[in-house]
Amino acid sequence: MRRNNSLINIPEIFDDCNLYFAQTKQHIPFSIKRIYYIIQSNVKLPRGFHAHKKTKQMLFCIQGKIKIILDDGKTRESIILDKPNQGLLIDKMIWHEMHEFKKNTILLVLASQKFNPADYIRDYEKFKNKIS
Ligand code: T46
Repeated sequence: MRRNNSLINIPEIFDDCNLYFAQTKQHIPFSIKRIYYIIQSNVKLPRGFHAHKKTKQMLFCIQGKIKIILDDGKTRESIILDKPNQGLLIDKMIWHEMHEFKKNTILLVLASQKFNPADYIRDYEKFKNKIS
């Protein structure tokens, strides 16, 4: 994979709870402009199927399990996210799909840009053309 996608481990503190934290620079290589989270996703319906022109994101599966497909136009890889201390960095211009949501999964996303529908490429052929 050509771009900067990787699994990043964040600190976990086991006290009378399990506490996890992530900070910019050290764990998150961009300034966070937006957060969103997905809960109660239909376990039968995959999501995503797009790339972002500018937005970089860090995905945390803080509960449950999900399979993420990453595609840079040349290679595809599949990553399981199921650990609350692991964040998946998704660079801009990476086609991503989310599959096999386990029931009660909570996906927390930190994003480098505010929401802008024009930042999405939702057509795979257009994505391939832009990347080549
Ligand atoms: C992504 C993956 C991981 C907003 O109005 N504001 C927002 O910040 C977001 C994220 C979405 N929306 C609206 C846009 C659509 O009308 O919420 C609706 C559902 O969004 P979408 O179909 O893009 O959802 P997913 O789960 O396919 O993708 C989401 C993010 O949109 C996307 O950026 O990378 O999660």
